[in-house]
Amino acid sequence: MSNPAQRANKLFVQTFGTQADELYCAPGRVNLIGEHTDYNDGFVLPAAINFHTAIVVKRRDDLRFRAVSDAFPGEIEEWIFGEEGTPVKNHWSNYLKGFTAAMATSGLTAKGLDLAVVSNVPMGAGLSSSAALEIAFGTAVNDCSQIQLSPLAIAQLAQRGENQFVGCACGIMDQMISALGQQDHALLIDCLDLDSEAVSIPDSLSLIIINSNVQRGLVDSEYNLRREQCEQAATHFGLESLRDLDLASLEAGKSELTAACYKRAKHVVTENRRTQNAAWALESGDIGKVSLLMAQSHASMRDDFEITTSEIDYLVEIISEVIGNRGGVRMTGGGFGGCVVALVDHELTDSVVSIIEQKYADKTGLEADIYLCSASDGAKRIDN
Ligand code: GAF
Repeated sequence: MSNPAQRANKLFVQTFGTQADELYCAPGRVNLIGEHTDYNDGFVLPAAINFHTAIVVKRRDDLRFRAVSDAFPGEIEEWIFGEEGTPVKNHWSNYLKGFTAAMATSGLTAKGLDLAVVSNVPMGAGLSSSAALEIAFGTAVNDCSQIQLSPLAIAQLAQRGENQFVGCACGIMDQMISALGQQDHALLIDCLDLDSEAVSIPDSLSLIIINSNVQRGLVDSEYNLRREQCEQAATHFGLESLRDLDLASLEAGKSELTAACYKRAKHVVTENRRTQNAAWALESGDIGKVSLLMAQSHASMRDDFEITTSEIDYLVEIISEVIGNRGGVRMTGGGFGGCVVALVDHELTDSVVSIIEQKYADKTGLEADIYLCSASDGAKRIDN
């Protein structure tokens, strides 16, 4: 009974005393490159991963939602569509209520649902467990009420819910990749016009995610601060966003910016270039180039965006020594802890695992979790 769908069905019966009708799943994500570029209208290159949130539902004839999650046993959350109230700080149901609130403010309506949630996306690890929850729920609501929103529109509503109800100023990357991911592919997303292009991940590469298990502190406040600093830099140059800034103009205006704003802008401007180049390199199988670009991305997050930690830097350092230019490695996600992603030649997988086992705990006192992943499809209804 370890699969989330089976567990969600069981939880539903235990909670509501009847069988659920439908099952929906949405994946977590790993970002290969393009960090903190989404809310700057830039480029990102994430992949959906084979860790999922499953939601089983039964339609109701009224506007009431009743939700239960196996991560928070014994609590049944209830609300009426359009009457979500105010969020309770850090409560899991905020992500669901944020979605229905965003629908209501967009002039949409949906019928109520009874639902049970089970996920195997590691929570608080920077692999977007919250986007997987929002998108699984949004897909269920859309399908059960036959609203016919596109996956992109579901992602936009989920982001709006997170921005306006949950209070996190996140970009669109996590919701988009959870809704639109493609098996064996990453997506190059242009966050300005929300166009996306599938980029195949070569068969020769393993996708390894290493959870540093560093407790992520101050994530929300530091995230929002980075976003403000980027916006200040864009405003200084009279731009809507850093998307339109080039490195020469940034260097020319350096002395007029605070040191922090200059460094944040430098990361974003250079990361946008790296992300587009990495997509082309991956598509053409140029792993040496991917390796270099991921290394540069990590250094930029460490030195300019200042969102890595010493434990994460150490993981990247020891993995880099093992893989050389036969793969890439960098921190992934919002930062201040969380995970490292490595994209490496299959033959090197065992060496990566063993170097982590040999060195990481000794150096940091923490045990890393290692997930051998594959790129998977985005959210969908599954026969229940
Ligand atoms: C978090 C956010 F939710 C994303 O929108 C993105 O900004 C990411 O951090 C950093 O690239 O996952």
